[in-house]
Amino acid sequence: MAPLPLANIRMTDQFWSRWQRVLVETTLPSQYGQLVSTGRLENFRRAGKREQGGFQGLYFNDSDVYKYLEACAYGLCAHESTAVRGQMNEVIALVEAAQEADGYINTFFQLMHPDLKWRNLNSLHEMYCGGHLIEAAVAIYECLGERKLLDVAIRFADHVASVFGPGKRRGYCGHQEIELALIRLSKATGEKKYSDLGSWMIEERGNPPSVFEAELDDAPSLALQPAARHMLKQQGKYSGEYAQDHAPIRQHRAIVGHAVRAMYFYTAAADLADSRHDEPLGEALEEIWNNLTRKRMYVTGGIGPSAHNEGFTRDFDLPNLTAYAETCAAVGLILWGRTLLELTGDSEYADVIERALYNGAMSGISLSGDLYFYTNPLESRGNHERTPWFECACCPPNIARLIGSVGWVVASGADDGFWIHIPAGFDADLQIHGVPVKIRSVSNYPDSGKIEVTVEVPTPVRFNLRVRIPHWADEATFELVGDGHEAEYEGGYACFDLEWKGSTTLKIDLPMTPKWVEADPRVRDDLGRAALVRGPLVYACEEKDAGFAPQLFVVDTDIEPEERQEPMLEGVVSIVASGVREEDGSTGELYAELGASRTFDAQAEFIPYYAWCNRGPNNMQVWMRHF
Ligand code: FUB
Ligand code: ZN
Repeated sequence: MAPLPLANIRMTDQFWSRWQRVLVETTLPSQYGQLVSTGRLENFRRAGKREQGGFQGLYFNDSDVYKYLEACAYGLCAHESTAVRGQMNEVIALVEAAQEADGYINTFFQLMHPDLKWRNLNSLHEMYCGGHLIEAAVAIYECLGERKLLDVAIRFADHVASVFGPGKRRGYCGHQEIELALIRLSKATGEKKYSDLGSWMIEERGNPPSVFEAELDDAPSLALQPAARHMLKQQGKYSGEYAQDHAPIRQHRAIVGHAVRAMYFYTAAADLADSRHDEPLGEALEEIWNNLTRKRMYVTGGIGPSAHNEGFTRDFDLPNLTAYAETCAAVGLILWGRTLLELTGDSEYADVIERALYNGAMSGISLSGDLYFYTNPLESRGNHERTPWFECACCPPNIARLIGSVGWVVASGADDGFWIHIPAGFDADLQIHGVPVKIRSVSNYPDSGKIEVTVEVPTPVRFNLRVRIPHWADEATFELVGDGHEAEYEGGYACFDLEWKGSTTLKIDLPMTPKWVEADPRVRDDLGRAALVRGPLVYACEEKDAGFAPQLFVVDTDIEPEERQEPMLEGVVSIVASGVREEDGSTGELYAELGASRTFDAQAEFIPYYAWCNRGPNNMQVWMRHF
């Protein structure tokens, strides 16, 4: 199974076509504006002129520029825009000019500390930034056919390979990213040496002596990011957990450390396991994945509960109010899930991808497309707000690149057919056994579970069309119109392995009724609480809709929630639940005898979690008290 080129899968449903239009019309132009006003582009301009000093912002700000470029490639693939293309080309020219003759590029070091290059791999992100450069370059080359940035990326990768690798210096980045990028570069160029270098970095990590531990004695480079010492040492001793450097990857079992680093690392490793048919590595990854998704993931697909390490803590520790659940981590989970899905063909991975995509990742961007969440808590007391940018702005361009490339998680091509992982609306073109095949999915997902998939072929061709049965769809039905062919079921997919002729339509019905779900009791923060879900969407209750703080509401789960047919907030389906609400201050005392406070029968309206906080900050809750 492999992703289709994005030009061959165009999103057509209301949800994603709107988001991709917003991406090109609003998100990318406003991000470009932020790159200008925060000095990120000025850093490149100055480095290109071989100036010294005056770097603006955080030391890894180059990475935001690269992720923006990557998102431009995907956005332009969906919708041409001369404005976005012009800005993208201007930025590419700045990057190209900033690169040094030997291939090195990192404007922080070039402007401020040319003598400290490659000396603090654990926290100064040179390879992380370079990895994002490579990803942007590959995206632009593959989506738009332009190779200027690819040449920059190749020179950079060759430079890295001249310094690090077997028989050279041992080293890898504190923030993983370059590994998956090198593997992507290999696929784009056909040059195995890049994936070999990425694989070597993956396998070297965690083997003693740690590269990072030795760096803790390099005072001049450590002085640039002194906080690193605290993250890398526990009780005075080096601990690699923060950067997944605690043990060689094949010995990893539980998910630990910084969430985004972990996601990018395991994404690369899964790709490696796939391309090398490396079963032991695949099994280790499956175990880590299971620990993450069965014990350490929010119902929204958000991951990494702790602000302290921007990452993981312990099993079932999933606080709602203080959830960190960084937008980038949810994006990373989707990336890792996709590689494992491609490796195994098991729908469980797509279930998680879908959960993170429609909830914990898309909550990271406002419906207007120009305001963001960095953290995605499942409860708010009215102090959580969307903002246009951040000093550490990793999340905005990350969600932008996800929106542009969503076709990659919706469906995949394969030698023997076509996979639909998420029944969104799309038009896809591909060749199967040399025959041009058109697959059109007409869908209003995630609002509706009624989907029609039409397959058109000019000449009869046999192949397997596989459609995932979502974990939440108890009564899914599939009907090939005018044909008695029954589906076979494999790995959580309904499979139609037949000779396709002319035009054939498959009708899919995934009934979406609102349901209450409960968490494992070991998630202490959710005890006695229920969350409302409908299809792939998790719902949230905001004070804006309820008219009172949702923390006051106690849901009566015996009364069926009602869907509101009148769409609001860009067409979301809302749901009204019944219960009782308590009245603030009704006893007149801070503490009164139990039962003294007044309650009323009440109803509260819920909206999809991803859409919360689009009308200003206010009280919000996902996990509701219930009786
Ligand atoms: O360090 C680069 C990025 O900034 C990380 O991925 C995020 O967690 C944030 O710390
Ligand atoms: Zn982020």
